[in-house]
Amino acid sequence: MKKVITYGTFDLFHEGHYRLLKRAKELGDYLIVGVTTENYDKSRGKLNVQESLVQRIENVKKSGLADEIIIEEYEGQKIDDILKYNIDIFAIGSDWKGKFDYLSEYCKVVYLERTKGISSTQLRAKKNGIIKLGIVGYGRIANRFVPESKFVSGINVEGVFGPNQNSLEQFVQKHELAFFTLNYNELLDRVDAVYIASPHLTHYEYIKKALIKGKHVLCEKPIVLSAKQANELYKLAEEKECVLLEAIKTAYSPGFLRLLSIAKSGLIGKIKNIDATFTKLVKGNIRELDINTGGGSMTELGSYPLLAIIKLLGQNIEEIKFYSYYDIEKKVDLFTKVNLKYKDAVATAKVGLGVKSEGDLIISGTKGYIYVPSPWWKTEYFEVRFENFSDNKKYYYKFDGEGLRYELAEFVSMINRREIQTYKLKPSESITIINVIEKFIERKNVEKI
Ligand code: C2G
Repeated sequence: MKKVITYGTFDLFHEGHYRLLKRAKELGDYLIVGVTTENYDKSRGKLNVQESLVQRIENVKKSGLADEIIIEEYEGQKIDDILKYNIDIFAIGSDWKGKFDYLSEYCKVVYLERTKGISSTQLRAKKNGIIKLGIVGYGRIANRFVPESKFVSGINVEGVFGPNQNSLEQFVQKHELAFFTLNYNELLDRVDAVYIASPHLTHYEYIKKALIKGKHVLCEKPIVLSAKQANELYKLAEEKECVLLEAIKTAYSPGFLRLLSIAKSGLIGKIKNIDATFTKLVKGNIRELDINTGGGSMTELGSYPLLAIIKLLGQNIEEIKFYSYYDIEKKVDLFTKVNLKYKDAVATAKVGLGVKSEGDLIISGTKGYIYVPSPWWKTEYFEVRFENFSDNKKYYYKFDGEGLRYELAEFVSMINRREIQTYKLKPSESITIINVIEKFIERKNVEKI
């Protein structure tokens, strides 16, 4: 008897799951299905699982394809199961290609083609069906986004839109998507929501068109480069009862959220100063260094340090002063230092595409300070430090993968909760960040160094 085993979360059981189980079963005579526990999903960084373990087991049972169902609770269990149950074939979807090759020491490993696109007919009837997502753009960030989306339950990336057919074809093939299109309206008609990862200056039109059609929007930062446009778009989102969320990943990550709570809890006293730095050296003829596509250190990187400052000190900035080192030919800032003055505190944000510095975050208070080492924007670890260092405390939180899963998980849960705003990044906070960036673009209070 040929025994086959496969594993999965099987949340919101859909056609993709069914087809996977069917083909796995056809590989042998007896199919064992491992269903992940909540804890195991948590430890492997899977977010937003909506159904309980009992319900998910029930989903698999109802398919009528499993001869036996087991639960998967720990890393490394697959090896134990294969040995324990005398397994001949381990089968899993092709989105895991290569990841389970290590099991070939114990049995045959088969990657079955993932089902592209999710037919929604039977899913729509459920309370929270799978949200169909379309991607705008096929650059580096879009390429990182698709694998991250597999760690968020309840959403499926269906297709991609962009201006270049070759790039679209490659993207669809690489990420096993259902379709690509050169027509934005077609993308919008085929999905419930979009993730916009195209160059900055194209965001406004794409967001507006999507919202007008009643589609939810997750848009890369900076969402737009003008506070007026941002205002208009957030208002439109409200009118259309759609989510419009700016994808500043840090804002949604568990470590950063905890950092904010601790900083504001009074543990370090009153916050008087913040220093936040983010530099990333880049070279060549790339978008980041092209003024015509909205490039430069402030537009590319400013959102991160400004997020930390605005979250901690608020939106009532009294004075702003920029110091910038420019590439004379390209006219972009290779480094900018921003001094922000509040009524009773000050802050500095430093960003650089052509100057390197330590990417840390320091929050100084009247009783102590918080030190977040680089890369603080992927907040995993920080220390609360005092004069008497025996009082110091260290905090550690997991930051999984590229961290894009956190913004996506928030986006999905907002859509499902039917709430168009989140405290993690309010529209007014997003607008305040853009306001600062816009002042820089307009060269208000900018001194060259
Ligand atoms: N699947 C598929 N087509 C889809 C969606 C999922 O073929 N459109 C497959 C997956 O590749 C996987 C199975 O269905 O083989 C279950 O998917 P999930 O419930 O998303 O579970 P997953 O996170 O892939 O768990 O130990 C757990 C396993 O490593 C995989």
